Order: sequence, then C-alpha cells, then structure tokens
Amino acid sequence: LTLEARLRRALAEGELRLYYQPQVDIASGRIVGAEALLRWQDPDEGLISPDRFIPVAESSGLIAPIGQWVLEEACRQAQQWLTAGLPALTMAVNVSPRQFLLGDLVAGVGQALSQSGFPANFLELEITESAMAERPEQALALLNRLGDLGLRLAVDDFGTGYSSLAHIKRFPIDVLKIDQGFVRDIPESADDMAICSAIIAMGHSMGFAVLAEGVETPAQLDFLRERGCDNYQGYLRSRPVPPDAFEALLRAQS
Ligand code: G
Ligand code: G
Ligand code: MN
Ligand code: NA
Repeated sequence: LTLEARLRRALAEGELRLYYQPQVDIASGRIVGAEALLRWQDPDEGLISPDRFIPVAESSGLIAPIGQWVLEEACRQAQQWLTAGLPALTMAVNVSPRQFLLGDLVAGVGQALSQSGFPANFLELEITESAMAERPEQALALLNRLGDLGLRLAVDDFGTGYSSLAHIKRFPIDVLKIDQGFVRDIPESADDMAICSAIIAMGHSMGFAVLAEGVETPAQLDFLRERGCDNYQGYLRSRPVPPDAFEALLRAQS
C-alpha cells in the first residue's frame, strides 16, 4: 500500500490524533493557549510525524478532509475543556499552504465553529508567511473573510519565508510566531538575539502579539522576557502531549 492509500484509510478508520502544546504567557507563566499538532497512530508503525505525511496529504488533495478533521476535532476538544470549567484558552490550528488557498476554508471553519459551539474569538489559525505571500491579493481577501468570522490569525514560522513587510502590514494579523530556528542558539548567537529583538519590537509597533517557538532553556526565556515577548511555546514548559495530559497541565494551574 502507498503512503497515500494508508493515509486515506487512517482518516477513515480514525487513526489520526491531535496532541497539544501549551502556549504560555511569559509575564504570568500561565498557559493561555494550545497549539494542536497532528499525529497518526498507525497500528503497525506507531506514531507517525506530520512531517512525513502532510506533504503526501498536500500533493494528493487529502489535505482538505484531513485539515477539516483537525479543525473540527480541535474546536470540539477546546469547547469540551471550556464546558468542563477550565479557563478559556486560545486554540491554535495549523493550516497548510494548499489548504489555505483551496477556497472553502471559510466554510470549513464556520462549520467547525457552529457544530462545536466554540467561540470564534478563541480560535487562532496559523498560516505560514510563505502561504500568505504566494498570492497576496487572494490571501488578503481570504484573511479578511476569516477575520470577519471573528477568529485570530497568526503568522507561523515568521522570519523564514518570503513575505514582504508591505503585505504583512495590510493583512489582518494578530500574532507573529518567531520561528524556533531564531531561538535555538540564544544566548550564544548575537545575530539571532538581534533578530528576535527586532521581530518583537517590529511586531509590537505594528500592533501584533509576539510568540517565540522552541524555547528549551531558562536563559532563552529570560532573554525573551527582557525583550517584552508576549508568549512562548517549547520543551522548557512541555512537549506536545495527548489531550488527557494537556488537561492535567491545565488543572494543575487552576
Ligand atoms: O508537531 P511537529 O510536531 O512534529 O510538527 C511538524 C510539522 O507539521 C510542523 O511544521 C507543523 O506545523 C506541522 N503540523 C502539525 N500539525 C499539523 C496540522 O494539523 N496541519 C498542518 N497543515 N500541519 C501540521
Ligand atoms: O511549524 P510549526 O511551528 O507549526 O511546528 C512546530 C514544531 O516544533 C512541532 O514539530 C513541535 O513538536 C516542535 N517543537 C515544539 N517545541 C519545541 C522545542 O522546544 N524544541 C524543538 N526542537 N521543537 C519543538
Ligand atoms: Mn505551528
Ligand atoms: Na512555527
């Protein structure tokens, strides 16, 4: 069986899972959000990383039903935590470049929100800057329609793609996510520290919140706090974990 055929079966047989990684408010240390990260629990191979199957999903068109499943499952889970009385969280969902430009994303998001009852203003879509830059006029129209639904928009992997600040400025963006590649070598790399400082200052001056990814050490966190970065994700707080483990993290702080 090809990977594509196996992936098609995985979707039908319910072998896809969402893991969740905390998004932490740097000032208070509290978990204020979750990024949903897709996993494939294959009966033979075990857990398969999205790095292996998202490209296949994108080239085969399976990204549409898989992306829709992710949206619906993330909203369902977030609403369940809300109903259970846990503090409200932003739920961040990755949207692949192909899924972004496919066209029916607005309808799909609307459906995930209405069937779950999850409030739109707590849903955040993560879109890479390259996906936004590929067809900027189409992206602007789409981002405006998504923004009109009331949800939040984040630029994923910021600093690594081919975006122009002229576009970013016109897009209805809420959050810049600093790519983990700029965080990894702090505090050894003066260049990376300068880049992070610049992104934080520029993001704030344009009215965006800034989140740093891939934070693994207290020294990295101290640097980001000192520079006024708003939020972080990374192994320092937690790896992406299954829903029950994430819920335990939430209960431990409430
Ligand atoms: O979770 P890491 O855990 O290994 O994710 C690897 C890559 O897969 C990252 O680039 C991440 O953005 C991407 N990814 C994870 N989950 C999803 C998803 O639900 N949809 C899309 N399009 N990409 C995802
Ligand atoms: O492309 P995106 O930024 O959505 O993907 C996030 C990826 O980063 C996932 O594969 C996730 O598991 C991984 N990740 C999250 N936190 C850390 C971290 O602290 N260190 C490293 N090396 N990877 C991380
Ligand atoms: Mn992401
Ligand atoms: Na990222």
